[in-house]
Amino acid sequence: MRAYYMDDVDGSFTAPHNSGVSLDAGYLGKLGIQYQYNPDVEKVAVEQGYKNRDVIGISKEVLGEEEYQKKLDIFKVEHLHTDIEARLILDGSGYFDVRDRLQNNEKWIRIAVEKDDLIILPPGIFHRFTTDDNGYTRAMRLFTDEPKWQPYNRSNDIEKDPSHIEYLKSIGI
Ligand code: KMT
Ligand code: NI
Repeated sequence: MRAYYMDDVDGSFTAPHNSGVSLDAGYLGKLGIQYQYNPDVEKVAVEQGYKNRDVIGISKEVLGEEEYQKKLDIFKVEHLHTDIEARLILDGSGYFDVRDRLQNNEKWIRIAVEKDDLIILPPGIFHRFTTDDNGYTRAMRLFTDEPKWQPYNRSNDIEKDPSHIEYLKSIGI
C-alpha cells in the first residue's frame, strides 16, 4: 500500500497521478480508514463481524471489454456507502481514492493497493475506485450481516445523509 495526494495533471485516470506527497497508514487512520497487510481473513471477519463475502475480478479478460468499461465508469464516480467497504486484494492492483476531509480543500488521496492489502473504508466516506494501468484487480469483498453497499453518488442531498454526518463526527468535524 502506498498513499499520496493526487496531482492535478490531466491525463488518464488510471495513471498514478502521484504528486510526490506521501501519506502513511497513521494518517489514513485519522480519516477512519483501516489498513492491514496480509491479514488472517477469518480472524478479521470474526473481529469485525463480517458474515458475507464474495470475490470480484475486474479486467477486460474477466469481464469483457464492455462490462469492464461499465464497471469502471460506476466505480470512478465519487460515492459513499452506508456500510463499510472492506476489500482484500487477492491479485493485481488498483487505486482507492478518498477525500481528505481534514483539509479544507478536500484533496484526493490516492491509495495504491496490491496483493495482500486489506483496506477498510468507514461508512459515509466519499471515495472512488479504479484499476491502474495494469488493468486488473481481483478482490475479496467482505460485508457485514446485511450488506448495504449500494453506491450513492455525491450530491448536496447525499452530503446530508446520516452516514456522512456520522462519518464527519467520527473524524472530529
Ligand atoms: C466500490 O464500491 O467502490 C467498489 O466496490 C470498488 C471495487 S472493489 C475492488
Ligand atoms: Ni465504493
